[in-house]
Amino acid sequence: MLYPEINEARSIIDLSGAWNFRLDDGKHGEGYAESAFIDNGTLMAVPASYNDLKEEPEYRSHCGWAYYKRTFIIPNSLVKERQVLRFDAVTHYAKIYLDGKLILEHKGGFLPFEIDITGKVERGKETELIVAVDNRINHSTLPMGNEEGTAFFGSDNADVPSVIAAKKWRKPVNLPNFDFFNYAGINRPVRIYTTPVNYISDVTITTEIDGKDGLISYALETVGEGTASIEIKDKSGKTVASSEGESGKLRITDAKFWWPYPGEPYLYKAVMKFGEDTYSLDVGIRTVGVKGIQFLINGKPFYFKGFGKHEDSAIHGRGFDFVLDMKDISMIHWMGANSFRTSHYPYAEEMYQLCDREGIVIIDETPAVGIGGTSEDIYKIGRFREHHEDVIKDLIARDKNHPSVVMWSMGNEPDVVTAPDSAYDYWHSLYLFTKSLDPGKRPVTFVCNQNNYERDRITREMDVVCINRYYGWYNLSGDMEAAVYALNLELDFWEKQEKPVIMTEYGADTLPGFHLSSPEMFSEEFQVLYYDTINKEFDKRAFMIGEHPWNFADFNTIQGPMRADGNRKGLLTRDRRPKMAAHYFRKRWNEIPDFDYKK
Ligand code: BDP
Repeated sequence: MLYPEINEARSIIDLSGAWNFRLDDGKHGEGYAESAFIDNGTLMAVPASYNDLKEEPEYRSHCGWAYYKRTFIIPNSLVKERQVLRFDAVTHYAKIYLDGKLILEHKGGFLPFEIDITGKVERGKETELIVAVDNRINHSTLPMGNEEGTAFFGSDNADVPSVIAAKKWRKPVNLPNFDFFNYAGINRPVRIYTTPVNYISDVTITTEIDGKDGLISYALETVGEGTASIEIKDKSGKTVASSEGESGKLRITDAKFWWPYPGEPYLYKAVMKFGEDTYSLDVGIRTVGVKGIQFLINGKPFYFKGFGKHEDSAIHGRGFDFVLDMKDISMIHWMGANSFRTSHYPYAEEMYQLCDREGIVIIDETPAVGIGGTSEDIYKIGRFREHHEDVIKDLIARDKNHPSVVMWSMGNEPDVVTAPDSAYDYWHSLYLFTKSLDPGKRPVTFVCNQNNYERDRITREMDVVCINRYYGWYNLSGDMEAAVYALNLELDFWEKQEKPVIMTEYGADTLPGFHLSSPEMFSEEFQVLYYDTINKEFDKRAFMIGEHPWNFADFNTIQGPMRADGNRKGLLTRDRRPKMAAHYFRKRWNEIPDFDYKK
């Protein structure tokens, strides 16, 4: 799906602002409320998560539908154009009404969806737009929520009569089987964009390297009548290649390739035309692939230095925050990192565009986090396969053209050991499915939690083995000598698989400003000791091709006995101030080259 663009043929109407808003009162149907009900509510910022923007506790703890409303008028100058209403992300389920009529439904909170509204809007008249949003999560949603009866509810499950009796007093709540706050609402921009009546509906670009030349293959999808063409321009605006037709392959002689920063992330501009329409796209010429125990970018072995991240900040919640994205990129550069994983869902499109331009490498993850959380075979009792395929399809359709995206992660920490054969069948077939969809032929993986790695049959089958391990934190807590012993036993196992391995999560909760002379858990000294001890082991192993500490910054979670003001494993605080460990990594990573680190 193409990102909206303003150019000589297209325009954008931004619907950001203060919308009318009301939480459902339980007296309406599923996802329906009349306009007058919403008008008696409050105002809400769009885009943003609604949870932290009001002081009444029900906004934070809401479970169910919420309603947004605003009106718009299409400018007369645009009425002859094709008009498309686009939502970049509504979390997690959306029903869209125009003048009271349901025009669209969408499941999944982290990917865009759109509808052609040409002819559905009366000229010069205010049109009413209502967006109903459902934040409930369960065994059919991604991310996955726990369901009554099958879930482990921590100490609520204990065999204590008074606790069991008190369950009937529990309010309906979301029970995430994941460790980040279930921020909801219209989290990303809502726009109407226009195109000419005959238009380019999709573009696919892939690149190859042939000696000093770059090869750019393109394919346009178009609707209506017109002739198609493409021009490739270099940074100075000079056309370096061009062609007619809806698809083809262009040779750029003596090309400049896209390299991760501090190499130059060189971008060409592809300008496509079809009839009256035009669309342009940044193109980075680069290749990616796996060879033996190496991950290659432009044929050279790359070492991943970076993070698991979140889209999370005070007040905004998970709402799109371009200023924060800018700051994060700056901190990524400051720490000498070169990559991150979009744990645990696809991020806003603007972040990928920034990473293309700034030379930051992305492992692009679906929202499939929390598959499990029950003693039963989740692959038998869950109802998520079709949706999982849809999000993979939509993710690749959205992100396939980004040079920054080098690998797909199908999900995070699914249960692969309760029923290893079911898990194998599920993930192996999904792996083949993902591979079949990507025109860019990127490696495919999923991220595996700390488990019985001998019993787990599927992680070892991935192109790159991605493991999250908390030796010294959740287990062998505080004892780094025992932790290193255990880690090495496991690394011996992975060495035998002859696959490249990235440590996609490891970390320790740390309270900024809590210092100890003798490092114990939660102190800044312990976080440094933890990382320094473990990193030394990675340095001894050629197959360890990356380290992504968990997490880039502290982030918000559901309240609970394990979390004081959220998850504190950040190298940065939630407002992006460095803890001691950030300085430690800054020094370490500035000494580790992006390429050829492991011989
Ligand atoms: C991992 C999860 C991550 C959590 C982390 C933790 O992938 O989402 O935040 O543990 O507990 O298992 O800090």
